Amino acid sequence: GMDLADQIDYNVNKPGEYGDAARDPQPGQTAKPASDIVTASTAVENIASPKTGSGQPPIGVNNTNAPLDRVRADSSDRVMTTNQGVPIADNQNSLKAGLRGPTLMEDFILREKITHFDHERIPERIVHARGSAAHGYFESYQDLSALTRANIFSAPGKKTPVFVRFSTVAGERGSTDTARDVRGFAVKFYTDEGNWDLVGNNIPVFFIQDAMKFPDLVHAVKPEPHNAIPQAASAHDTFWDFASLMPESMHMLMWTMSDRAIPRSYRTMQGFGVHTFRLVNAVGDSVFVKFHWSPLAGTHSLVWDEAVKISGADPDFHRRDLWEAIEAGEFPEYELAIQVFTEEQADSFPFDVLDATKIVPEELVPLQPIGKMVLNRNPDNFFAETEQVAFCTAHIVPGIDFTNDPLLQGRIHSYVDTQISRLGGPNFHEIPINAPVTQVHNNQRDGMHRQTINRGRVSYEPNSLGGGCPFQGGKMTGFTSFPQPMVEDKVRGKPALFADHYSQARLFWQSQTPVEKNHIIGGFRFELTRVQVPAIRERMLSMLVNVDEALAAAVADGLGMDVPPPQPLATTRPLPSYPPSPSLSLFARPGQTGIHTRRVAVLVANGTDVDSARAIYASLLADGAVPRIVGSKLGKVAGCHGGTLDVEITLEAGPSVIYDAMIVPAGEQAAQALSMDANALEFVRLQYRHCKPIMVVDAGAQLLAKADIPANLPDGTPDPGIIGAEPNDVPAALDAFKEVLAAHRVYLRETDPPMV
Ligand code: HDD
Repeated sequence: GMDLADQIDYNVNKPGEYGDAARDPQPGQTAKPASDIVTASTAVENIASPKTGSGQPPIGVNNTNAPLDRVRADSSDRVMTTNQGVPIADNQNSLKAGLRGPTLMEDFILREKITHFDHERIPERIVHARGSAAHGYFESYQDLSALTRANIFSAPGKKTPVFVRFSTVAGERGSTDTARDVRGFAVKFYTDEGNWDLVGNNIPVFFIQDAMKFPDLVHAVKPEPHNAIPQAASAHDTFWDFASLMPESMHMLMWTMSDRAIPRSYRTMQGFGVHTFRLVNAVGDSVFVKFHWSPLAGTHSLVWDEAVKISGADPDFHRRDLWEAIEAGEFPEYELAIQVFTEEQADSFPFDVLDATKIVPEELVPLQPIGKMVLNRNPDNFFAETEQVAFCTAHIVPGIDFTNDPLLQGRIHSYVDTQISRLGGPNFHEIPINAPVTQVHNNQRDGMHRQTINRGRVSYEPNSLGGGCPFQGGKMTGFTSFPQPMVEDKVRGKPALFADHYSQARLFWQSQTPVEKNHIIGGFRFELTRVQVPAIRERMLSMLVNVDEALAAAVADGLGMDVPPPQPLATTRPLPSYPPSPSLSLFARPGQTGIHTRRVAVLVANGTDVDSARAIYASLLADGAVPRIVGSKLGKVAGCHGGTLDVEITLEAGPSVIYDAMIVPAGEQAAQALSMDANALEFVRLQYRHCKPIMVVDAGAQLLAKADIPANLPDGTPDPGIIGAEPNDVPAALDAFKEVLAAHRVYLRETDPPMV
């Protein structure tokens, strides 16, 4: 057995999953000997076969899940077998009647292999089909028991294992990572009292207010049904047709047209629970709560032209980024904060807290940090874990409860329901990645692919034959719904405050910096340009007028249209006006990780000063950045003072958009060669256009001149991101370069249209 005491950093119920043991699959065995399985009452059993076990069920732990070594397989040094464990002699040839004869029906090995293959795809998720995930843990900062009995928040330092899946919404499973889209941010907490899934997004509001509209929204944004165009994009008629007829979408559209919808990385975006939830403490007192995740690396986004080009250069950009960061030990961290408010406070807000198109501004209710999440392990197997993980908003634990948000209410049904067809039946909770760490006891039985071997003849309650077990926990042990009083008519409709569709869209707009405002205008211009029906463009403009006239005018100008009259409002009440909320700007969270994981291209050619290049490379590495030697082809380049450098990737295979910055080391001849290479010139121009820091040593300046890179910003002041260095001045120049790189981009360089 395993010593639980050694595992206290992790959840004791999941010993093999989060400890070092997780890295040591059992060579060649798919089943851990039952004698190794940790049980609450481990006794040395005399067993004949690890397959049939001791005959005694382990008490207190969930063997479907603990440890996952039970289902890990490693084929090193092992003979190939069929699914029945029969050794296979020949995996190249089917069984035939003679070398040139027909294949025989009897070839069970061929048939088993092909049959499994024929069924190896499962339906993709209806939405959020494209995603990437990681394991990690959540660590509570404090004892929150005054607010909630949720036991993950019961003590400072308490760690709970998590599995987190990030996703885009509209695209299919193989679609590009950098589409303009909302990102899913779904966290499964394997708590001591069962699984809690916080199924959020990277945007704190939603397009619609009622689950009734979700299928319409999704049908509108997905590829159009007649020709299945476009993939992973909202920039088409049906989406904007729907959106412009649903003014409640206006607030969320402001976010999706902003750079929030094109994050630089899953590691640099926030996450939100979106809905108002409840916290309930042990004596049944309840408060409202909103959940916020904020990345330690800060919030950073791509620029749109870059996002489009990354789709070609590396459609797995975000998946690769997450994977590589974790492999490199640069574990993504997010702080969890809550906004807590009472029902009475909520009644005084100028919006309805049950309306998922509204935020609770931080100025109204400040954020209170309560813990952090660290993602420290990549999945072993994409399908088994990332694809089969099933998040459900219905998965909550004692201490957390729903509210009557009508969007949330519909979600509580949808997620469990969709897993039944996606994962093939009602036993999806037994798939190892979905199984809670706590043991499952109830009288549910059977169904497709049932794994649990329930003992005894009792599968009902009340019973006397099973001694009344499993027994109900009662209020103190079991989940108890918050007893919210309800005395109203059964109706279809919305509360009055839901009809304010614009105040918070305006709040968002007014809280953005000028750069962000320009990007939002650009987002609308791009999407509505792709829209083919002029009436849809016009209707959308008529909504924008209600947000801000300057915004509407700028978008209309980009479309060559006049600003139409405002769309009539859905309410005659006076709309609230909010003071700007600076925390809604992406620049409000610069991050605390400096230049860690930033990708820097070091452009070389024959004649590069090898010592200069090596020193630059080493200095970047030392500060946690990821430098790459980029040349026109693979192989060695010869240094101007001798020595050689190995090119790691080419300008063709690793184009500009996949780097955060570039440097040209010293070397006259190399600078000339690069200046003659259109790939290098394009590389520099795109680095410039995408506002990335560019450092050139000595003759490298030639490349900038040839590429028409201005040294000054449009306002005439020197561009802090264009850094020229004398050969003897490289360390100081590198410091300046790193400072700009840590600040991510020189957005002030931007012009519309681009100058370079
Ligand atoms: Fe949803 C998946 C987030 C509204 C129905 N949703 C899904 C995922 C995320 C969200 C992150 C992917 C989970 C994963 O990685 O597997 N969804 C949201 C948020 C919403 C929202 C933040 C609004 C606040 N969703 C929403 C509504 C409905 C659904 C109103 C239906 C009434 N969502 C689904 C679904 C999916 C899903 C069809 C598809 C795959 C899945 O559930 O497991 O049931």
